[in-house]
Amino acid sequence: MTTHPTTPFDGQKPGTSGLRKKTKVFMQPNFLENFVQATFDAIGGVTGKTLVLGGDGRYFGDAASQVILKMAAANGAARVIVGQGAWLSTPAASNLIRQRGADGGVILSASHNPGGETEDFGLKYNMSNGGPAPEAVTEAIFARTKVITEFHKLDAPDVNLEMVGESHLGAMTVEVVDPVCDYADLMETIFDFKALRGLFHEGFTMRMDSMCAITGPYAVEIFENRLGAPKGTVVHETPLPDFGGMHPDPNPTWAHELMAEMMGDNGPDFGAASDGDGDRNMILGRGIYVSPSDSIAVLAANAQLVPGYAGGLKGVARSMPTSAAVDRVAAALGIDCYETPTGWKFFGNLMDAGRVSLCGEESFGTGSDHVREKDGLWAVLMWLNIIAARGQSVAEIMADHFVRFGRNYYSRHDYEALPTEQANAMLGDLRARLDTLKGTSYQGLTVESSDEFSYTDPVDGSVSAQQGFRILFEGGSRVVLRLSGTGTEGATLRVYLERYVPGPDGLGEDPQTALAPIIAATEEIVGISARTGRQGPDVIT
Ligand code: G16
Repeated sequence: MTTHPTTPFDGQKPGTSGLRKKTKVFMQPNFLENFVQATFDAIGGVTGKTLVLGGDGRYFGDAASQVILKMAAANGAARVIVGQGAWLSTPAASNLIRQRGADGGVILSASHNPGGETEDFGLKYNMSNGGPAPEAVTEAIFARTKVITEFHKLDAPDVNLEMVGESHLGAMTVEVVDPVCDYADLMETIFDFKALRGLFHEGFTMRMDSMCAITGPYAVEIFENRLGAPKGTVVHETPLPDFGGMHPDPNPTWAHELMAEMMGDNGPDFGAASDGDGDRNMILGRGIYVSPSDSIAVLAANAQLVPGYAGGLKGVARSMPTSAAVDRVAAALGIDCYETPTGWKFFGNLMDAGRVSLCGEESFGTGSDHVREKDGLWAVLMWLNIIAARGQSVAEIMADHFVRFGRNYYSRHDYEALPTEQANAMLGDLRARLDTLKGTSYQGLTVESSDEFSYTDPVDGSVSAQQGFRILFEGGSRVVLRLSGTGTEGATLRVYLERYVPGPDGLGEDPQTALAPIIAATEEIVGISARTGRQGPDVIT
């Protein structure tokens, strides 16, 4: 018996990046099975196909992998390539799909959300290009979850995923592979490993915080084993099912141990952190934090110093809420800069069409067309390669960048776990008033325009509407508001604040001070504190 009757679950709608729920929701009988079968059905079945499977090692990932393998076998898949221990970082999974010519892959992660039995779990499907399924596919999956009546699952013992090698599940081959080696090899083809070894040999110091999540084994192999950084350069390097209680989101709030070390008197030259599944990154120098929006701009401006991009960039892209810092670099380089909705899936078409090489998001995501996911360790290596080539510190590189391009002061304020109805009502009211804001003034700032962002994909013409509210002030400052699509509890309001200062004066302010008038104007327009009763944001990045 491989066919099992089932009934639909409510709420299996994929968000910004796959389906994310409380782990216990995923553990309910048939919940995972329904979503996996709906995914297989929506992509036209998996008969004869090769899939990649792995995740960030969080609680339930190993059990879920066994279910997915048995379902793939019962649905007729030919081969599933699995990371040893069911481990694969998201960029490594993307690489494996591309390198092995697989038809797609299933990634088990809730990314930067905490893990454990009482925390979060997630699943997303990636296409044969190695990138997250586009909206047309995630909508087809959701439609299928609403009418599902049965799923297929082989009744067989669990597969041993702890040993590299091949075994069989029914007629399907299960190939367990080293999760790290192919990815580390790919990095060697992009970066100047000789120069990086020289950097560490000369005593350059670095702290890499893997936050008890999946990048630990990758970072140890790359930085300590291949590049010769001293043992102990990578901390929190062992992936744990609950991330050791850490919230594996690489931002100043959650990576506070690293922040304290980098801002201390004897901090290392360079610091970085990554998230649960290894696609995000935070970059720090001694005494300096690099905002993700600035990071992508610096990487674009200096990419030609890195062997993999020595021939120049095809173009760049950023999500709409990300600051326009990279736009200025693109203009100086004479290349295109695309503005997409939030979600890495929107960059895939641009990369496949050869329009962009580098992409970045304010949410600590940077990456390039070497894979079709954002890539935390790639970003760290980009920075190291640029530091080695320029012979300058992070602080010096940032100062030079601001003098050359001006500074886009930027910050994101998050209000987490708001009652969903309250958040919807607040933004619903804003939507209703959006057309009346033009010409009105708040805290000395006059609204130049306001709209709700809608994106037409330049490659396939697909339209994604309602992607965030934009209020532009005269003089180039702006605020963007949208609800997160990755949370699992209530609604998270994200407020993105930006102000451009051309320099040469005024480049060294504290971002919160520089943005204070916009913060106050936003409160006057939207009334976040007044309506939610919150004194301030839960997270500031
Ligand atoms: C995901 C997406 C990113 C997005 C981020 C935040 O990242 O892949 O493109 O910027 O979520 O999305 P939201 O603002 O809707 O919460 P990750 O690292 O969680 O996969």
